[in-house]
Amino acid sequence: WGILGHATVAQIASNYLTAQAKTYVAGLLGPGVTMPSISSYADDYRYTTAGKFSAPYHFIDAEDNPPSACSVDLNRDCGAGGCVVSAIANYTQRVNDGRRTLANRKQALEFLIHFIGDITQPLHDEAEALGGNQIAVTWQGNPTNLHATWDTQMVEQDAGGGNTTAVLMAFAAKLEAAIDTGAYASQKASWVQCSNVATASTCALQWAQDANAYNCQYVLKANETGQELSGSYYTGAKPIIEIQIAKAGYRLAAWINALAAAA
Ligand code: DCM
Ligand code: DCM
Ligand code: DCM
Ligand code: ZN
Ligand code: ZN
Repeated sequence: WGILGHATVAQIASNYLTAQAKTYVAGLLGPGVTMPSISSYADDYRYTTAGKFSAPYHFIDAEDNPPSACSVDLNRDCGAGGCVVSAIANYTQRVNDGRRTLANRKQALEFLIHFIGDITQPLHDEAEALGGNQIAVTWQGNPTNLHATWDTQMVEQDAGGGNTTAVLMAFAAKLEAAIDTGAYASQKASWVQCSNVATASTCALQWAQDANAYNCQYVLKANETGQELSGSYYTGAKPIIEIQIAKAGYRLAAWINALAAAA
């Protein structure tokens, strides 16, 4: 996801934290640092020399065969340099490792806040055309690629245009209402069924498989190359974007609640 997507995930999560988890987050991030404000640090960091190692942690290149067959296999798809599944497992362990420095544990929490967002973006769980980066499309007449429309353009369009704080707060509030009493109320429990921080790799793999399935159902179903996506493609994508961002936020809260309880 882009900046707005990650900030929305973090904002939703911050509203489902236990009191214990709020204290835990404040203790690691530092006073006055909100989860949305640091939710995209990992994207800046991966382009730095020091942070280059973390570039593969944002995705898993599932070598499946969409749209006819979708699957994620950890042995097949998580490269030697790591992937989003192994990164979530690694930083889940590190964030509560008392032998590490506070700065190191803080970075682990920042990474989790970001990667538990990225793993719900279907194209972050897909190798095809570099996760859709090599599929040239247009958005409102402007050349872009399929991956970027899922990360950014369609999210901003859905939220109401742009990525201001007001847009972010309204988008998060709308998805929270759906979680609390709306379309997601009856299924949200299934989103957090895997919430044992001691089995992080198993849970993260399930999350990757859940998102990857959308590539066969919708994301890569037609040949999108050269298509204008702001019309009917966007209409079909919108409910997927909304459920995946809501899911990430709700899951992130459950994960941090569990981490705080285990710390
Ligand atoms: N760090 C990061 N991104 C940055 C700067 C630092 O991920 N832009 C990481 C590297 C360190 C940790 O944060 O592990 C703590 O950084 P600091 O020493 O600046 O508190
Ligand atoms: N930081 C981090 N991980 C990142 C980015 C930054 O741990 N991905 C840390 C480094 C500093 C603090 O956050 O300790 C503030 O960073 P900045 O001043 O770059 O916002
Ligand atoms: N990305 C991905 N899968 C890949 C390569 C990249 O999901 N195999 C993601 C990471 C960024 C976006 O695509 O969200 C653009 O990546 P980059 O800036 O590395 O081109
Ligand atoms: Zn992306
Ligand atoms: Zn990312």
